[in-house]
Amino acid sequence: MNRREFLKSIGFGAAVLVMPGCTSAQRKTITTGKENKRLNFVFFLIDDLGWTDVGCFGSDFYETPNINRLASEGMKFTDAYAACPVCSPTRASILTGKYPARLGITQWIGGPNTPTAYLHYMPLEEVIISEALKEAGYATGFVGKWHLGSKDYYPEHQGFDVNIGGDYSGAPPTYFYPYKRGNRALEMMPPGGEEGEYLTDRLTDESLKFLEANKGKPFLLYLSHYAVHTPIQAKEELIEKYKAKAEKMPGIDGERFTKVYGRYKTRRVQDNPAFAGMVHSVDESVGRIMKKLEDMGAAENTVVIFMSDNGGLSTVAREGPTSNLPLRAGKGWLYEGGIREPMIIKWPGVVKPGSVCSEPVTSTDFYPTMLEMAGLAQKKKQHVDGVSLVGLLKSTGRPRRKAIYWHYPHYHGSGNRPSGAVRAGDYKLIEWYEDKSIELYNLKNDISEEHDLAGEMPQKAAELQKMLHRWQKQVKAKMPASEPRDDLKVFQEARRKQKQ
Ligand SMILES: [Ca+2]
Repeated sequence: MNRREFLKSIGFGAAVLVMPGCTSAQRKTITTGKENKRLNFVFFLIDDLGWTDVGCFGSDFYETPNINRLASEGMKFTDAYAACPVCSPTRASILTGKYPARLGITQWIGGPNTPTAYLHYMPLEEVIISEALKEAGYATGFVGKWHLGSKDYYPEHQGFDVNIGGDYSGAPPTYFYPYKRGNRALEMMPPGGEEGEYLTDRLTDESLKFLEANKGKPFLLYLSHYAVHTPIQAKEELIEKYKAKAEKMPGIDGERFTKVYGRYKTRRVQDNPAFAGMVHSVDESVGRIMKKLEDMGAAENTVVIFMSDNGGLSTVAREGPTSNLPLRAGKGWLYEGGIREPMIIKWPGVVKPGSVCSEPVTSTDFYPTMLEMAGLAQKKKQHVDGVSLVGLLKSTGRPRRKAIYWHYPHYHGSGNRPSGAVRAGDYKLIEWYEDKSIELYNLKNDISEEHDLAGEMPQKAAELQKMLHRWQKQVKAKMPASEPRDDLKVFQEARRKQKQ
């Protein structure tokens, strides 16, 4: 597949580009209010799932029929972003409607506090989306990965009636029952389970129980899968299935990796059978939940959202499990591979099935969107960085926003250095904090960020850099301390030892 074919396959074709915003939607009235039928929400948050890690966003190796069906029943966002290229900050941005820089949660919690100190928990004072919905009478269920602070900050203290499996950690010790390794066990798992049980399946089982228990009530199910984060572990039969598929794939011409930065390389192909098995199990989870909604008679009254928290893990010193091509780099970077996500929203009766939206949107936007969908008052002092996407979903208007911003003042094991970025229209600027050097890209012509335009278009670059600096001041973004190199040295040292 060449790039044009690829872009076409993910809905980036000419028809979408000439039409700003989104393809038109049916304008039916939703059935709320009089019928006393409140809109339910199921929010699938997948961990480390890259932009091209599902079939409907371009993968021809991973099989995701259920996620593809969700896209065919809803709206696919081609330019949707995570607010950060690592876990915790994006998670906090979804729940609070605020940029990670404003919250001060700029790093994955547990990660190095240098060169920039960050907040290691999501404050209880934040009135998060679960609290807003609970206040409005919703049953609220949290299942899966939390990674937003220690015990006092767990989901049950943040407006969730139920917390299954959500603890301080960013990854399970293992994906297999009893989810223990050495001294470390996944907390908050209810009793039960058996040998061979797989975490993604178990979290789905628990979600089905939550849905069953809350039949007839308005509900929010926030199913935050640990998958497809490391450790890369899948069910044996799925590994075998994808091994056989990988063996039949045409040989890779040339290197398995493409160079990104010095010794950090990004994977060229998607061919890892265990990773494919993990994606497969996530897809089954989506299918089982959708079937349950249908069986309960709730499908027509339930909004289903599908999102990931950062780009696919691809750019690492050792071999990364996936490839984000044609996007540059992966998790940990502010290049598109680190932040662009396969986002889908199904809103029955409102969103035209199979529609595609190319408007840039970001993870702070879910909060005001969900409130507006539910017919609830906006909490303007809370979700200050989010804009409602309801106009896009109904094709009645585009959000009034000039730009989307990122702030990641940290080093990352993928090779990233402290940086910030802004996207305004088709242009994106990245600033490297160590030396204030910049790169400018036109994403419409150059989705792979291969042609730095900073030299050719100094005025555009200066304009975007000024916007970025103004925003940093506005949100009081913490910048790296003046001597920022310590943890990079530690990382490089560890790498050197690994090589020996
Ligand atoms: Ca993640």
